[in-house]
Amino acid sequence: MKAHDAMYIGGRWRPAATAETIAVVNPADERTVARVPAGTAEDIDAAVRAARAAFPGWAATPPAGRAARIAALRDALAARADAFTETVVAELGAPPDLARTVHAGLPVVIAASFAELAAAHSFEEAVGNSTVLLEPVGVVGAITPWNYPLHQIVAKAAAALAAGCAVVVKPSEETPLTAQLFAEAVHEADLPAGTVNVVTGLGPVAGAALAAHDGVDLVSFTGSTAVGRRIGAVAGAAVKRVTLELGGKSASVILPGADLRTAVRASVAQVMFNSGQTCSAWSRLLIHRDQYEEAVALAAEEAAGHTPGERIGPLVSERQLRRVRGHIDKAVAEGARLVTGGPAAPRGLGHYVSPTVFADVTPEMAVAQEEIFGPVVALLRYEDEEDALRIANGTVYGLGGAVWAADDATAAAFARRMDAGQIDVNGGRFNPLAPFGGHKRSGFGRELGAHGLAEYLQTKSLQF
Ligand code: TXE
Repeated sequence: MKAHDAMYIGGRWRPAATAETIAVVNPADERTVARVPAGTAEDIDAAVRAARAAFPGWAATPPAGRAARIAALRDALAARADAFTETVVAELGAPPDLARTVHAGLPVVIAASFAELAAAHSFEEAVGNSTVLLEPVGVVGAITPWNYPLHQIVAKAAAALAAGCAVVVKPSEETPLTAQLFAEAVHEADLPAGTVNVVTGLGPVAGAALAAHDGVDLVSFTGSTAVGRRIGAVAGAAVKRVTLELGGKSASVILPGADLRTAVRASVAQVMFNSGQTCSAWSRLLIHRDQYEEAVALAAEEAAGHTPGERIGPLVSERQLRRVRGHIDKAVAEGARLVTGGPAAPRGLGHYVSPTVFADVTPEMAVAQEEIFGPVVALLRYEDEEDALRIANGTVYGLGGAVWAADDATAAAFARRMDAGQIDVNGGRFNPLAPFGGHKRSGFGRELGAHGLAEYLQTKSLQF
């Protein structure tokens, strides 16, 4: 696996400040595939300086010029489809099909959408006797997780670039090779030196230095609630902007009248996708009591089809494996009924977890309240629609969700009452232009589309 022993700063690969490195481990076979430099505060400082130097020129580039460079980035990402696929297979353990279509493919669509938005967005508005200018915030610190390694970087960087911001990316230490490959694409796209910089390193060292740096105007973070809280506090104390995309405990609600088989199977498959490592996974499935046992059987059948090592990959790390096993053990201990799966390792080697279904889950159980981030689904029973709504909204999170009903109007009426950022109506299709982000403790700020772009803008009004 190709790895750089340097940081991408100011348009070139620069040696890291220290010789410390981080091992990149393939979670499918537990072998070290590469080592990357462990960035320090010094590397972060160099990257932020490069971004600050690049910012005025990039901000002054007309939107059409920015759009052209983002389109070139899209092309450079697309040209590396094979390399991204191979890299995500190696450092995330994703099955090759998923790596190609989603991990390598989706970011191309997202970059394309921001190339179009950069050209089409209105950066000036007339409001009565005022002209409101929508100006880039400045230098963005993007701290990203490992679950969709390229998508998470592109969703932040392409939006920031479209707005006219310069960016320093600190990718997850679990998946730094994808980030290095992204930097190669940036280089090929001929973005002005310093508009995008990539510093690999550990969260508490490089990530913390980026969040705290005075030269960063906005921190865009996706990751755990615990780290998000810390970054929010640091940003608050420094009075800098911050967006937080944190955990979830999203509900898929199957109303009476829905096609039960389709709804259950699609919901369970959505949880198993990417081995359950999706912040908007519908990890709670809410079923009317009259259909409950039939749904349990369907869920077990669907889950059992997601064979570890074939349809689903391992979890990203041993740490995540321990966490997810801990959640499974806790669910058993608190009295949930284990229908299929469980804590036992399905394969000798690799950080795999069997697709797991819990029935007889009650809303107050930890398995119904805490984010698990693994292939685990909790089936809850409800009495009537009001009960379903109370359960669906009854967690601290509010990221995603789904509603299934006999018709779209019935499902949409229920979805309007759900306290979450994006809800699929009868199995709706992904829309790269629709805003993505959470309510309640799932965080704030939005990614994707015009709403995502707007996060990187600030207003200035001129009164006439
Ligand atoms: O996340 P971390 P982890 C959830 C999910 C998962 C849990 C833990 O429940 O089980 O979080 O995952 C950087 N200052 N999500 O431990 O640590 C880190 O280097 C600044 C949900 O991997 O939050 C990485 O780049 N940065 C989720 C990023 O934060 C710090 C996606 C995320 O890592 C830092 C991933 C610090 N002190 C996990 N400490 C989602 N919302 O999609 C770490 N980082």
